[in-house]
Amino acid sequence: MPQENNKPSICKSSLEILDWAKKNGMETAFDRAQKVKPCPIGASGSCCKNCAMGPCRFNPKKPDEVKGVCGADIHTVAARNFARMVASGTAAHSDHGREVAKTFIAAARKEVPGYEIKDEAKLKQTAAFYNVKTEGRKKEEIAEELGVKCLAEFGQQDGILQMTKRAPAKRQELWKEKGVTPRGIDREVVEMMHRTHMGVDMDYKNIMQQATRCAMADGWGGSMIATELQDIMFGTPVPMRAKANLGVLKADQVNVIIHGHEPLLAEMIVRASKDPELVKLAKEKGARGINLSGMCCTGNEILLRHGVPIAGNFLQQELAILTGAVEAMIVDVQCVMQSLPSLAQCFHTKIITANPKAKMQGAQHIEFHEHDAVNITKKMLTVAIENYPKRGKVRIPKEEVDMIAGFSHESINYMLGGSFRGSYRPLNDNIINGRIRGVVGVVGCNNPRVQHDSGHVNLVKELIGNDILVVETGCAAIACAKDGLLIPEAASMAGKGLREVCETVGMPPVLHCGSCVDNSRILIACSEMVREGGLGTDISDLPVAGVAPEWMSEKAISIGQYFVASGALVAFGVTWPTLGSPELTKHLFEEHEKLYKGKWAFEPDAGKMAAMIIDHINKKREALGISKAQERKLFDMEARRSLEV
Ligand code: BF8
Repeated sequence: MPQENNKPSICKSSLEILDWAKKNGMETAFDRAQKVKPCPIGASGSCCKNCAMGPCRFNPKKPDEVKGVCGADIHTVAARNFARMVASGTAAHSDHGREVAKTFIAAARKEVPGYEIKDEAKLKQTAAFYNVKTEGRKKEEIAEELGVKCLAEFGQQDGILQMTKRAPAKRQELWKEKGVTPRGIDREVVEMMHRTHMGVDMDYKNIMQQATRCAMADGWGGSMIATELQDIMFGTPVPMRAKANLGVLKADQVNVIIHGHEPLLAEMIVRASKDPELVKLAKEKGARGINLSGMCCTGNEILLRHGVPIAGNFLQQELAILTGAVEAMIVDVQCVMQSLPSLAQCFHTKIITANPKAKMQGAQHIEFHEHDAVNITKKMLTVAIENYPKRGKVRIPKEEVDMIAGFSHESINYMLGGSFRGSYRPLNDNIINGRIRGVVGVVGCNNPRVQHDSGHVNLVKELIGNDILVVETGCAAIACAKDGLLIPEAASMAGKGLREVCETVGMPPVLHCGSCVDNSRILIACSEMVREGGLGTDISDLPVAGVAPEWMSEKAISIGQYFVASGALVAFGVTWPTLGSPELTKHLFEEHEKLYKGKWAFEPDAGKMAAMIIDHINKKREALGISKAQERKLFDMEARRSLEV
């Protein structure tokens, strides 16, 4: 699909700030992406630096021409590189899950003031998966036992992760047969690192089997534990109105942005921002109040649970600072750019690091501990408030777009089924009767190698135009929110069938399900659709797919691998990290289908990607015997413009 223009972004407020940055000699990731060209050898997975005999470089155009010093071929090397991306992604999500589990136990023991066990219904449901008795017990007792059992799964050596039992029976059988049911979360990551060490696992298919088991420990393990325990502690999201884009920053208030991933800190910042003493202090400093907003996935977490506005996605973190209006950006872990402190030096903005695992030179470190969360978050906000009088000229773009977020799998259930018969039946029925052609998860990052936000927005418009319900997480959801796709009125851009469903229920055609660990909600939603009946007996029978059109993070690779292993087609844009090895690529793109009934695909063009997805969904419908003559509607620029809300 041709890009609408040669601009680096389709987001107006981002372009406005980038234009100012250019005129004022400020550098951002958009500039660095031009200066630093991607290495073609590394990009195709053709470089091995796992020992000091190398690094050994292969020629991606002539893959079998050379061997590494140890004799390793390109296929082994590419598989090791890919597998290490999976291990890193799994580690990131799971370390997040571990911290949540630890705080959850402490909350149950009442050792961490400010944290509590909020959602009792979800506590009981989740407890059942871990065989924790609930009858006649206090919520704190149940929570403590559940938390201890979840935490034990990180160090577990044998057995299986309990959450895998939420998948359809057929899927669980297949995992068992293929030997990819995860045993313990840390164990799978450690074994992956061991097997990709020099001179250990050399069979690329065997390496990929462990990479699959490792990714499974993310999706059905660490990520799922994070999501479920967060919901119990902070509340399960329900749909609520909020705002997105840089326009959420306020010229007359103390602007604090919370950026990163773990809501343990963000939740407490939300509380502290309402503290009357701090609000009073902000007023004494001449501000109208404290304006909290989020960025990236920690932003998604507090957006979903509190309606806190989201200032932007991954590629807007530097742009927020360039507005000159941010008193403090508080960061924890993941997806934080190292350029922030030096950029902030050009303004009055304070960059505050909070996590002992993630420090940055040039930032102020105020270490966060759950046991003293209330005082520490107040201290962080005081730094921001004291900084307000130092603010210079500001340039806040006006875009502040309405959105609805908060579609947990429970709220999708409730919304479609109603309060008296909350179920996936209406969704399944609408898929069977053809009003909804299928469901696609559009997830993942931004990447300055491609036009910011356009991959997400163009693809999603084409999907909903073809009656495909879109569920989103991560920076993809923020991109579409900014484009006005997350409001019920966006149903006017949907095909006739999907529009009818959206208008009846009053929901948007694109549902924001949360942060990247919340992709586990999509796994559960798919499992529930199978359980509801009428759409086959396994996730692989469903007319569904997953897409990450602008991915950049290793976490995205792990997410993709667990969705493939769960039976889905997963398509990535931008670049594909195994192209140096035709054999490994064939294994992932074709042979995985025989193994897991799911497979990878790579397509950088949003239009072609949409066509591939629609074709896949049509085939699934045909196999289910529910296909109707639904031709793909092609959207040229004119058609798309006529759909603008
Ligand atoms: O964890 S989508 S850029 S913020 S990695 Fe990072 Fe990618 Fe955004 Fe969410 Ni997920």
